[in-house]
Amino acid sequence: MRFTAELLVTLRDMRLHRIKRLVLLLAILIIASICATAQTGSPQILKVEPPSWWAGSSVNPVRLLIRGSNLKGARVQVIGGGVSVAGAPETNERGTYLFVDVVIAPRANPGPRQLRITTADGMAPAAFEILPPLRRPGRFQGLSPADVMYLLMIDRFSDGDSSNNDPPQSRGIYDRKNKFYYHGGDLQGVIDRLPYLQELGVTAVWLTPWYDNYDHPNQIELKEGKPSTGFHGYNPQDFYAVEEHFGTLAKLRELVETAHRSGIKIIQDEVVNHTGPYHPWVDDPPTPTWFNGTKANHLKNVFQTWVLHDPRPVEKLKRETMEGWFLDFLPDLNQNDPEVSRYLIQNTLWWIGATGLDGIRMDTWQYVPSTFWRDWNRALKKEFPNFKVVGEVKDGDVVHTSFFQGGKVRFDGVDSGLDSLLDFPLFYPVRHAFAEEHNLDEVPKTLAKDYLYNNSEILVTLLGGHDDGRFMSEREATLAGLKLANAFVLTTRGVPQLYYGDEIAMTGPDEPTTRGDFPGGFPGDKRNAFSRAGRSKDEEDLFEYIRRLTHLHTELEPLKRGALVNLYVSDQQYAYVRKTKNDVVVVAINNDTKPVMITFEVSPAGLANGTRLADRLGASSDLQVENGKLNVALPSRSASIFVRQ
Ligand SMILES: [Ca+2]
Ligand SMILES: [Ca+2]
Ligand SMILES: [Ca+2]
Repeated sequence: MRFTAELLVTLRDMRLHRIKRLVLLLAILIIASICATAQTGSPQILKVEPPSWWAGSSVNPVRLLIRGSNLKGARVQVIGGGVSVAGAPETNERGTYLFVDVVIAPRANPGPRQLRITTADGMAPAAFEILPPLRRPGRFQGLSPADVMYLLMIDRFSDGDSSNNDPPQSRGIYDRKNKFYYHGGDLQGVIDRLPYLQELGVTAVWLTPWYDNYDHPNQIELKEGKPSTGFHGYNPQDFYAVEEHFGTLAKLRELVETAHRSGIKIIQDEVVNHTGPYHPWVDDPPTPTWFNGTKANHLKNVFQTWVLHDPRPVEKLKRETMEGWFLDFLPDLNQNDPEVSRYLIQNTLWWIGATGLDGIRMDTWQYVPSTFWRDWNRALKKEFPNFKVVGEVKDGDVVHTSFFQGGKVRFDGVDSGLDSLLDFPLFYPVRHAFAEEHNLDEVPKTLAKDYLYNNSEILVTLLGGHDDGRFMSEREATLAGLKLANAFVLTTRGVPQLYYGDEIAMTGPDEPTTRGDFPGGFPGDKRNAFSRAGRSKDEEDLFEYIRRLTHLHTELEPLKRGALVNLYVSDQQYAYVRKTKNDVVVVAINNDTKPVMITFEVSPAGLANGTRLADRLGASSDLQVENGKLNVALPSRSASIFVRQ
């Protein structure tokens, strides 16, 4: 309309004959009215979610969310066999979304289908695809304490394809000198480094989110006063697309396939609590209750997380914590809206089914209603029984974190179904003891609270992650301390998780310096720390130490599945046994800066007198059980892993 008005003004200013002016005016008005009819009349399609599904799924019908315009009163027809529409589609008030149930026949042939969306004013086609039936062997494997997981940030690990560094659709947010912009790392880079991860002894890779994030500088989230980007992946603008800086869905499938062939599982990082600030839903939600609040009028998350496990909470605080917008700008999805719940459940199943991945690390778990989690987990396990989910509940209190683990109905009457949690209550004492020279006994004192968990064996133990400063940037951190922390994490109960670059002692005191580029992963890097030749002597020494630990973890059954029993605890010494029916491993750690001799009874380990033990880490000499005891001489800041000789 503005264009037409401007044309009329131009016309008035032109020195034309009155009749000519009148004819021209008439022509412009006719064209404008045709354009207006086209704009308000025939249906237009922008997006179909999910874009594909597989036959034989436990979800059938699949509910499609179609975004576009002029969709009021639309009928939907599927061209091609094996797929039909069930019931009448529903539209939102503005006619910008269509909810359609499609039924997929059990033997529907894989391949493309066409959706025909028809109203009284016209027809628009849209693509949909039937995927091949799921191949299950070696896929959807889940996680277990037998794994060694490695967390990496896709953008900062390895750039395997420079052609996607500054893509046309999002030109100008790639800048390796700007710590808040994209640096070029991608899925091809991860594929290229699988041999490195294998060498390190990794069996599962957790990648930060690969959802498509905003294509331009983010003017809402300012960092150090300047626009930032979604290089970290946590601000999705599209839940069904791979970020173009990282690759494509085909590349993601290739990564999963190649990783599986290398004996490595793939763990997806998912977000369902919120969207990015630029998701198209924010200005035009599919239902009136799609979000908790609107851009103009919403609560702000006050992070009073303690009220979430309070049987008698202040309701206002609880609402602000559950429904408040994260950092005041991340739109909070309302999972109590059945359409939102269904969308998110299908989205999770789609990523797994469409790629073959093995597990999920779920972001911001505690800010989402447990009733939704119950339904989400049920749907997930129905389709993928071996699958495992790790929830992020960032809190140092076992009372708090354990409340969120599933397998047990809590006072709210709900079993969330959550398998595992990131073990932050153990992370902090591990850091304090090994990086800040606090007492080591803080570690077993925390493990003593394990009875509060429904299952502590599956918790994910860690000494670093992408939201915290790196271990080596703690004030008192040393390489010796970092080795001990790794020795502990890789021998205690749980699923050990490493953080990329910690194996070569990378530094970075805060977020985002903790998300630095892995040296050698990027074109023009001065050295390549992925190779032995590119590592300094200290780095190589640390890498080898961790490699030895991961391989012992894989080799020694007790370190994977053995019961954990404490044998000796003092301020700076800690010894424990990991015990299976047929085997034992005794671990002894001295966190003190001087050597020490410790003596402890080994009856809990079931070791008979005369049993000879050898230290697989080579720190201590061979031992023999005498009078039901072990006398262990531990060098300063050392760890020993004793096995039967
Ligand atoms: Ca790249
Ligand atoms: Ca993008
Ligand atoms: Ca929420």
